Amino acid sequence: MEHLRIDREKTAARIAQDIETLSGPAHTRDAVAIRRYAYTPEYAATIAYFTRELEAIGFTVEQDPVGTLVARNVPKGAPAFGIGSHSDSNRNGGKWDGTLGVVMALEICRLNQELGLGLPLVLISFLEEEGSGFGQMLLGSRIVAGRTTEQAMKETIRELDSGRSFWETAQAAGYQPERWRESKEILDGLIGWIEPHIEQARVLQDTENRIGIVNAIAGYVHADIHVHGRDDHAGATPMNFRLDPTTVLAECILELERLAIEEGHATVGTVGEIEVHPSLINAIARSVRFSLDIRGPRDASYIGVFERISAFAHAAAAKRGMTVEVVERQRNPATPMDARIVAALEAAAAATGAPVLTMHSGAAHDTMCVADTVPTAMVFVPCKDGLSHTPLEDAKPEDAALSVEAILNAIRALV
Ligand code: HGY
Ligand code: MN
Ligand code: MN
Repeated sequence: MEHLRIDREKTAARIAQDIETLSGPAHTRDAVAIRRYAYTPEYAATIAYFTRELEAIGFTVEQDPVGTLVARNVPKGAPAFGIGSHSDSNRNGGKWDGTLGVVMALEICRLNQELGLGLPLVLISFLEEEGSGFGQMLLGSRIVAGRTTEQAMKETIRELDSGRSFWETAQAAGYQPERWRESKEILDGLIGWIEPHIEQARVLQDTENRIGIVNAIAGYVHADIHVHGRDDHAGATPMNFRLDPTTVLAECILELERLAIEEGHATVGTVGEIEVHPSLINAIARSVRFSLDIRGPRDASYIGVFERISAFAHAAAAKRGMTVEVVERQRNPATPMDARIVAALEAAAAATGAPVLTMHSGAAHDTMCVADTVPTAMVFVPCKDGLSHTPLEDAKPEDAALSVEAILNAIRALV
């Protein structure tokens, strides 16, 4: 099939315009970072923006029972190719993570109509990918894939700021979580799925490539470790009388680093959240809670590190007369992409004439959940200096336009 060259300048300009609009005050509750998460007015404004833009080009737009947006130019369940990402943000978000993928998918839908290509397309923007509202990453796509439970949505998955359950929060926002089992139907009829996304690392930049084709996504475990000590006076309590949980925290952070490096196989471990109670300069902590984010392309590796750091935490606490609880939040397995879609993307990307790299993703994506039932792949856009999950995050619309051209051509070859 002849490679179709698009007007890249025009597409880059529209992408830039969409991104600027979606980083404006109506779309974020913070003036510095993008802060936009499920069931907030800012998130609703963003969904409304995509709805208007898609309806203007003839798409039928609806939401699944909990708020994942799905737009079709074919009847529900008819054969079609899926494109999209997420438009919620990290709590310290940049304007490109997730949003760029939905904007690029919107641009593909626009070009399909303008160029009269007649491609059957379904655009999806998954709810709550970042976990910024409820502390649970990929929540919308896990609901679609049945990778969570009704009990969790009613009991353990709670809004970080209010403590209200996901179930009640969704209902209060006008959604119907009781119909969550219908969410999987948004994937009905999909013959393939491609998620465009910024790379969130600096491999493409440092290797001077402009398009990344993702052939695998790292798996991960998310958990919390609670250390129970005793809140004594910081000045009056002799050192050998203390039950200070921050000592266990300190040992665990360094041990996690050691275990991840020792394991290798691109295994990574991060303690990103630390809560100390009561957190007073003159009081020994009563308890500490810290998060574990352990990932890698090899399940046995990162799961092994999770098991070893959990055992270490128990032992480190016990030797000081304290106890710990390790509470797992979730895990998602490492996910290979579909070879046929990867090959179509590699061919289409090569035909753009731009330098292309096939690579794995260290970051998690909704595509991991879509992959259960639909052949999937991803396309990465270079990310300035690899900065992401920070307002410093940046990317180039002209790089995104190149990937739009590649994805459009790959879909033409696949449908
Ligand atoms: O953290 C992640 O992997 C994704 O960016 N939410
Ligand atoms: Mn993302
Ligand atoms: Mn993210």
